[in-house]
Amino acid sequence: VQLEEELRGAWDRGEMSLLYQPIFRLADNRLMGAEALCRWNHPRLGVVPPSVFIEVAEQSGLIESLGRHVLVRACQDAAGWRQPGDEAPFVSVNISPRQLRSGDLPDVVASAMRGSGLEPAQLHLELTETAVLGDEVQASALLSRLRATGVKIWLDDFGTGFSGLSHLRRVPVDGVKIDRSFVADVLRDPDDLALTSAIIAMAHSLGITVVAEGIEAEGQFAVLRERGCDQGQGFWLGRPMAATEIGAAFTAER
Ligand code: G
Ligand code: G
Ligand code: MN
Ligand code: NA
Repeated sequence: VQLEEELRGAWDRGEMSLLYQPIFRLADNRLMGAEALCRWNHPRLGVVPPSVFIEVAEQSGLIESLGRHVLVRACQDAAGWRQPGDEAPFVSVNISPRQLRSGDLPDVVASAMRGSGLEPAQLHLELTETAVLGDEVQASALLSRLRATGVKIWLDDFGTGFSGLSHLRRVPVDGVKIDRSFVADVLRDPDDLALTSAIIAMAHSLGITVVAEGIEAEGQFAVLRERGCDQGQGFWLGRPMAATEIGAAFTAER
């Protein structure tokens, strides 16, 4: 309850910010987009980890207003990103299970888009596999509605839900992000490499893009690229950074 009280209004008091972690195409290292990650720097408590405050926000319902602020800010920031070449950069925003269930997500997304000038395809929504697969029928209808507006749907932490592969046929998504627990062991554990390869092959056969998260070493990057993984993200490739910094990184791309 204590932290909940502090969290209420934290965005309006300017205590919260977004960092952006770069996402690269593995084949040629092109910077493709970035994931928005919320940070909270409380004046007295200091930095509160997102693993803590997102949970509090989710339980208390504060995630609905926080999520709206995050979407609006992420769309505004990304609308300013300029990059030479074919595809415009994307911004990927985490959507919690409660936001997904709330029913007004399409309106919240449309409203954030409208104010920003961002193209719909430049916005990716990251939903956790478990949130989507919990209520497959209702989620599918909602995801279809969102996709019809042009935004892209990604399944986050993919592989941890276990049932994932077979559900991919029925749930309309544009991409999956292989959970970093698989990436962490991809060089050591033949089972994790086999599973990762299977996810990539299965996704590709369905026309779904694959991102690996948590790439922390060159060897992981190399084996994932060799297995045909499309994109990657992780501390070895790039840390989460401020909006101005990622903006400059897009401009510097050739
Ligand atoms: O940034 P970090 O890796 O510490 O994030 C920890 C967790 O918090 C991750 O699961 C991430 O998805 C989640 N998270 C970070 N920012 C947001 C956000 O803006 N909204 C939601 N729903 N989750 C977020
Ligand atoms: O659950 P989600 O994928 O949204 O989590 C994103 C979180 O993962 C962010 O908090 C980010 O800081 C963290 N992260 C990003 N890259 C790496 C990495 O290479 N290793 C680890 N351990 N965490 C990472
Ligand atoms: Mn994520
Ligand atoms: Na993830």
